[in-house]
Amino acid sequence: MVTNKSDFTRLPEAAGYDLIGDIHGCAHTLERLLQQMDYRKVNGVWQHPERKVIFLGDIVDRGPRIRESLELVYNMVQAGEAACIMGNHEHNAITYCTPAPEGFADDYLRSHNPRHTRLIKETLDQFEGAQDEWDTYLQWFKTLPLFLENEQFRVVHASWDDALIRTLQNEYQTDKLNYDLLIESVQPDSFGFRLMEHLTRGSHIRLPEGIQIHGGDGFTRRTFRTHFWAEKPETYGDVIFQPDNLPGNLEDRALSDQEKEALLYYPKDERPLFIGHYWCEGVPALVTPNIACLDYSAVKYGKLASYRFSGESQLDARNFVWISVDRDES
Ligand SMILES: [Mn+2]
Repeated sequence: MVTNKSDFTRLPEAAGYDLIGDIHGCAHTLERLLQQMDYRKVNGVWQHPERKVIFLGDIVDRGPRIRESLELVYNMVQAGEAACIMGNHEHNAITYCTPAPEGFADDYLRSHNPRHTRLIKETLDQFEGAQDEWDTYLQWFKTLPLFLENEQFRVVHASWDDALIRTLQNEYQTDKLNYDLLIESVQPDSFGFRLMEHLTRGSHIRLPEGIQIHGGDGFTRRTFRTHFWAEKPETYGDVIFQPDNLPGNLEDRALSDQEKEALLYYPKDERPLFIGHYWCEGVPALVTPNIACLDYSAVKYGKLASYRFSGESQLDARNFVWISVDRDES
């Protein structure tokens, strides 16, 4: 007998949701943002009489107060005052810290190469001597949903891939990474790998042979990040979505048929979608009338941004709230 045990996350009931983008260890700024939105700390848990928070992932890495950030978010989620989805940095943390099963080339699911190690360095440094606490968070990360939705809106860290999401729901009866999918997620060409790439990292286009971008964050890349809301994109410039420009005249370069086919598209008449991940800069603005990105580079002295959603079918830029992050994030 086949028993399909489904495992779906429930959104906490609320009059409205305040969606908060990538925190990356900026706990003081997060407290200021919550305060500005009339949340108060009661018995150690930030809460609002009518509203709940949805965190868009990437709580960890890079910033100065990763433990405090995790404690705040974790306590809110445990108390039913917030929900949180998985970002690529939480996925990196899980795979970096989980020993590989036998037959793997590396000791851990994600190899401890310099690039992966650098990504998680601040987190592991700040949890030094607090292994039990870190293990608690790692276990929790494994339970985070990869997306959330109700009749009014949707939430995902990087890009909404409807086909992959429906496969996960229908065939795996979950909205999370189970153990098999976790193993798959580090094996290119598998469903689990594509799922995590698209949902938490977005889609990329490979740069022409010999060309690379030296990013403002110190990493060198041979691909660039693309978005999923151009209706009929023709050139690289029509789909690029990242702070670093393409070198030379590459923005004018025509997309090949293959590249066009690999791009995702989120229709303009779909319910509102909230994403993080993309290092936006400047004053928070809508990317389309039904998509808002809430990553405004808090950890790079940008802004920690929220969108206060109350069920509207067309988003309104006046519902953005943000705190500018200063040097010591105080
Ligand atoms: Mn991210």
